Amino acid sequence: MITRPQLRYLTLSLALLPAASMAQNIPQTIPMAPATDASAAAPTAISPAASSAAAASAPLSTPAAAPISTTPATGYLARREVQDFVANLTQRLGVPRATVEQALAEAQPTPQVIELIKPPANPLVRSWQRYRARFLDNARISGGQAFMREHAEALATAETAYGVPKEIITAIIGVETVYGRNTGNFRALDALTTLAFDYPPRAELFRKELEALFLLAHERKEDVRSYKGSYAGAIGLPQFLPSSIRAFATDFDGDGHIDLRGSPRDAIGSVARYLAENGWKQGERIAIPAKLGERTDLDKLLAAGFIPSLGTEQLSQSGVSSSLGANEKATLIDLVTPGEATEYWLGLQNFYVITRYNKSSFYAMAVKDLAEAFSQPAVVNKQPRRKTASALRKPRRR
Ligand SMILES: [Ca+2]
Repeated sequence: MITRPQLRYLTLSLALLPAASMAQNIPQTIPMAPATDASAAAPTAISPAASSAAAASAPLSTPAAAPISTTPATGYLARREVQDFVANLTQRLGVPRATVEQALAEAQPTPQVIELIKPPANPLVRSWQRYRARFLDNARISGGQAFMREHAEALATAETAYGVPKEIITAIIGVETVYGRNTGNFRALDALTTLAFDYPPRAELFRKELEALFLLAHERKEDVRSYKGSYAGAIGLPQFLPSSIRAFATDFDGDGHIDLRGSPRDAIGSVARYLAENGWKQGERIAIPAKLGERTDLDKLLAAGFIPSLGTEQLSQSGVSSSLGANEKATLIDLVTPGEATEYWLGLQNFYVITRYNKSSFYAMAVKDLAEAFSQPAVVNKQPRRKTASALRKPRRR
């Protein structure tokens, strides 16, 4: 189980800000249809047979599915915004009303997830070296080497299929969950319902993810209550949110089910597919060192943002030299550590793609460094020898 101090540090996994390319049909607001359908169809007659695709494309073509509530409006269900949510999910997206209402009636408000997702009251000063040290530890380096041995064939197949290096796939799974050791034990329904309706700062995002969870369960004919994940509803070895599972997860072991929690092979294929579909360029570099001249116009370059847009000419005009190719574009990355010199890098397209997984330069650089560490000799522990392994595993102090 993940400890709270660890969780506080983890920037939210995976595409909490989903890429615009995700083909999710998620409406912002749906006009509330008056509940005038008084047909007496028994709720049990609602057919689950309609395929999700059909339901999503023509949800209004099944007027026989009567939106009659059989579940007492208690708890979340008693709230107007939850009723709006239910109406959208059932009337527009075609998920059976009984299923949605029963699940939401059972959903447990979970204050712990709000505590965990809140920014810390006393935020740490950002420190690249401290961040990096958390992810380039023995557990993740030697654990990654073992993961690569154990899943060599799946990783090679994924690399061939999607063009993403096995080290990068492994590093993401290592950073996210230490190769499946910390996938989270919150019921996704509880976590997402709580965040969707009891945490206004992220309500819009998490209502979409809760909606995606219901659609996911409906499409797969699974119980929406059965999914477990992190406090943010991220699921499995790669910590995919429900919308990302629907958009990018793949049944890479071919058993007919996508299981990111129980099948490392499904997780491997899904991470590779996620990166590939977000624009990974096979064989290209991720980031290269940037050399700053005496008079470098840093602010202007840093303001260029996450998307690589800077070419060699613009960089050299601003006082930055590098091995960037004539046709390559980059973004300037500053990795700040208080009391130490800032590291400057140029992030290329593949660096940007890793930030699609988690929108953080620290995250993307840690993934790159961890991937490179797998091919290094066994990690040399910088701590005094006397310290025990368990002492080293203790959460770092703030
Ligand atoms: Ca599978």
